[in-house]
Amino acid sequence: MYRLYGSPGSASAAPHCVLEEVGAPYEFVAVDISGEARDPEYLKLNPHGRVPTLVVKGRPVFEAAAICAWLADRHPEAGLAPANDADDRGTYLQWMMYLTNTVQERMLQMFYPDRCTSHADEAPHVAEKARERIDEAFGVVEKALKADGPYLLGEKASAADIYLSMLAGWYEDQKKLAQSFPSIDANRKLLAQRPGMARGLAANG
Ligand SMILES: N[C@@H](CCC(=O)N[C@@H](CS)C(=O)NCC(=O)O)C(=O)O
Repeated sequence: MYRLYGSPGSASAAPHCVLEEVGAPYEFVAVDISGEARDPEYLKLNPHGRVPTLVVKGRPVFEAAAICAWLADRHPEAGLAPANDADDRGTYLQWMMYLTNTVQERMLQMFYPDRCTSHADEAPHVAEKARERIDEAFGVVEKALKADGPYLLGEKASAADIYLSMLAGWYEDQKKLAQSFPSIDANRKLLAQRPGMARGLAANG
């Protein structure tokens, strides 16, 4: 039995959708991330007090992309990750890493700009720059999907698309997303037709 600690609509959304897709039994534990205070018990699982954390047989794993990739590997029958020796495994890992360490990181800078500067008055500028850099990164994904989509691995949906769907959902101006990044929008709409994704998305609002 998996236990996922998260908050609806946050970075726990992608692991949540992956859990629904693989169909494994799990329990969702809501963590209040609205303020800075955290339950000391939760800090033992996740040292930054962020979400998500997945606990399996008492062992916590944090970082959303690691959780998604691990779950996809543990449930190969769900077909959400190429096998270790498959030719497209490198491309899959490339997108998982790019989405978490470039796209998501820029989005977090936009959501939490005060954490990226020691001068409070600079925070709006940090957020503004982050928006530009988010568009630049989404542009890279858009170009790849347009050339080789509809999924990041061509005809095959993977955990990387689920991750992208979560990040697309965080984009501030959804109308602009559909106009400027139509292949990302189409990718997300295709994925949402899958029953597991639909359940995961519904649970995350
Ligand atoms: N790189 C981390 C980022 C996690 C993260 O920043 N989660 C946000 C929600 S989207 C959070 O917990 N925010 C509360 C906080 O940072 O205080 C991951 O992917 O797990």
